[in-house]
Amino acid sequence: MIKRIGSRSRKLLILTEFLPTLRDSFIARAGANALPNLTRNFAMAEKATQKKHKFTFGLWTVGNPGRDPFGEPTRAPLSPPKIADMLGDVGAYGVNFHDNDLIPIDATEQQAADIKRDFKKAIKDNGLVVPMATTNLFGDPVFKDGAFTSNNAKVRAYAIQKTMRAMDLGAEFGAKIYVFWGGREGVETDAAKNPVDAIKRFREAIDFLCDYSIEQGFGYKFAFEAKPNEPRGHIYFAVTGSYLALIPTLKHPEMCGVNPEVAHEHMAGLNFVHQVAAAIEMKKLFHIDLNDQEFGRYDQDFRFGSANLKHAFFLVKLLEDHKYAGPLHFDAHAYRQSDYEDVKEFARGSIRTYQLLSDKAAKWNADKEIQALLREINHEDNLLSKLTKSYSTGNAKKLLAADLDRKVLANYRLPYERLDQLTMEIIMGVR
Ligand code: GLT
Ligand code: MN
Ligand code: MN
Repeated sequence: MIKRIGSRSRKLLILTEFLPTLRDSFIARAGANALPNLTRNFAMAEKATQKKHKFTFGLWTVGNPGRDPFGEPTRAPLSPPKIADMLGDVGAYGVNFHDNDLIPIDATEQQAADIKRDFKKAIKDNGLVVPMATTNLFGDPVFKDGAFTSNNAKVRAYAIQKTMRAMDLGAEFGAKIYVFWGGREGVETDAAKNPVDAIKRFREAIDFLCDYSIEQGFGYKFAFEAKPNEPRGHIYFAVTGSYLALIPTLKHPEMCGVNPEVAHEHMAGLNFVHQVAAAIEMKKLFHIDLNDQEFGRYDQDFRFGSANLKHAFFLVKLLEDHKYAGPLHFDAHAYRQSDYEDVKEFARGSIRTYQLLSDKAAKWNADKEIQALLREINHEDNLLSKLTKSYSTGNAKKLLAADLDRKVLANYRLPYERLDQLTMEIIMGVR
């Protein structure tokens, strides 16, 4: 897509730092007629500056019409091609979908073919890719008691069949990551279902679908997304760690990982950064859903960084420090009050907040005082580390004989207040 940018835009690439301001002043000076082209050119230039990060959105995110459990939609629905146009304008890298975000559940074959044709054109025109696909296993009443874990064998079979078809669809668009979010896999009362059976049923479905993907040559990696509650009272596999524990028990653990979401762990009052760190350490971070959420509230899906900036900073720092190179998916939606233009601001804001935090993470790493503090708080001892690295009878003996004075050890200085204040000053932009 970059190849198609006009020469004026190419010059603008040099001015990456000033793009947002430049865009606004250009648009303010240009006549109304020039606006769509200018916006598109700037978006392409913006995108070129972002190639380091794969920023993606789901059709269901910017396409969210503002419905909530108590209120009707506040925005007009957007067709998939219109969503692709918006994502092209904001310079996104890709767009993800559930089967029924793209193709309504009751569409005829002809309707499905038309929709796919139009969407393919729209993503091509906007230079977008489809890195991830998933199945809607929660919206239709058939899934009122779960999909893979339903008490009805026919519903379980239908859920697997629907996922196979949705995998075909995702593969047709080039998706390589397949997300599983078990929105309806849970209970309101444990009288309804044996939770041990539920785990077995879930595993069976995943093992079946792994083999389907392998046989079809799709090359999918499966990414499991945990959530503790909403829409079910209690959802199975409530936190990312639950899936990290399940994966080694699957038939194809090598093709399975996780898709943690900020809001989902925050709903449970957990430290999201630690969940992601566990996934990174176990080489299981296949995808990530970025958004924000006040602790302890309903599922808010706020714009990334808009509620807990400090957590967002440490998350971005973690991802950057460990060179996470997968999609950065903004699984969020604009406030219910927002109109079309403001939804665009929501999308731009999501990307910009990530980029700003990524700059701040680099600042943190380059800060001399912070680095000196890190040296001060980390005490290495090669001899002892060698002893504790792996067990042997000899090492155990030496360790038992080692002179480790707990009173001396308790006196090590840990100036964490200073370290945290410096971190906050970087986040607040005064350092
Ligand atoms: C739904 C859910 C998200 C999941 C999506 C994938 S659907 O919006 O709340 O967190 O990632 O199925
Ligand atoms: Mn999500
Ligand atoms: Mn969510």
